[in-house]
Amino acid sequence: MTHPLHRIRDKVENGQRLSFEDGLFLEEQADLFTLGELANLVRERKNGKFTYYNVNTHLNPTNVCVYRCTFCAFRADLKSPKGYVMSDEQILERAAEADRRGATEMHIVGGLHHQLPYEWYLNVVKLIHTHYPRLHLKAYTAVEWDWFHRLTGRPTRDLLAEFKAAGLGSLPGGGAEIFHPEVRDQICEHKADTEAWLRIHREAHQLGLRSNATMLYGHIEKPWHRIDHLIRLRELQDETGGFQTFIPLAFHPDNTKLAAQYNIPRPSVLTDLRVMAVSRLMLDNFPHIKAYWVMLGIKTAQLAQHYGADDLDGTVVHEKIYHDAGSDSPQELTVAEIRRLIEEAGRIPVERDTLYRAVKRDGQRWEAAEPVEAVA
Ligand code: V47
Ligand code: SF4
Repeated sequence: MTHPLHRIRDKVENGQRLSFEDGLFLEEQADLFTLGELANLVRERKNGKFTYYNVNTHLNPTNVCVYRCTFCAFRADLKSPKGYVMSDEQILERAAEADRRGATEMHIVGGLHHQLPYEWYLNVVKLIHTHYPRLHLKAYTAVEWDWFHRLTGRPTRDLLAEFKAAGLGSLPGGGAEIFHPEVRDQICEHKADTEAWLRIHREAHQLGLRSNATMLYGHIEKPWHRIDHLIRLRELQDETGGFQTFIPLAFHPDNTKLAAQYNIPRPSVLTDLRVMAVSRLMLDNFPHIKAYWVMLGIKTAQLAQHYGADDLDGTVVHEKIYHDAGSDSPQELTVAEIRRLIEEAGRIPVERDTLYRAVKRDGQRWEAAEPVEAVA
């Protein structure tokens, strides 16, 4: 009988889809070198030797949140001294700073505030888009869209359309956590469930908005929950083709209830690389896999470029979610630093915009035209 790994290798080399059982075998039994080799084969088939990055900035307009996800160190109670809500002036100042730095994207996510109305979240997008129309606004996770539905009673499809008209550019991939209810119900019981998360991304794709997807790993989930998660994403991508990038997110335990409850350490670099490689191999219909350097740390993000990843995220600046949960990554990387660490990893850096068009710069001016494949 053929060894499972030989069978899987044949499938990968011939561009055939891996099954749930194949994925589980890779998670549980494959050696890391073979995993890296196979993931790299797919990575180079799709993206050559290129590693993409962008010039972006994060905005978390409020950290006050009605939910209590047990893995979250970012949220604050309504009356907590840690809680904040940014004013229009503060938001505009951040957008002005992003513009001055030549950012092409603003990544906007935050808490679901007990008292702020729907119009407040809409205003964040309107305000920035009116003053800085060139900044691509990648805003609000499916959990937030579901919250807006709870606030207004309106269908999420209408809300997405209203935001799109106001300047929304795409959706980030957060809020996916682990889709299987056995885990999801224990770590984020009340927020948007799996069906809602997938439906909202489907609706966004049908409206012509691209989106990303994530998976939070390294806590109480088992390898089969991760494979189940990846297959649910692969099925939706078969249907819509609207996902751009998948980002595996390693659990950061500091200051979280989940870690206190189960005494969970941060996943090892071996787990980080294994999850990255298995994600690349299972998500055969996702164009990009991101090694988010803020979450992985710079060294693992570099290594991950040989375990399936082809993207690093961007300059970031003002990140709170991971730094509140113990990340010791820097707050910001300069473009020169990002390019150097990509080159050091033996890859060729390509600046992209949010929609994966190669960016050309001339001093303060920038232009994004061709899709990255044309450059690659
Ligand atoms: O949804 C929260 C996760 C997500 C912790 O779309 C945690 O390009 C680990 O989705 N340990 C938000 N993870 C971040 C996110 C993201 C990041 C970068 C790029 C993109 C993109 C999306 O962070 C949350 C949750 O899954 N998270 N707390 C924690 N302690
Ligand atoms: Fe709120 Fe998001 Fe934190 Fe959950 S992960 S508690 S929804 S801010």
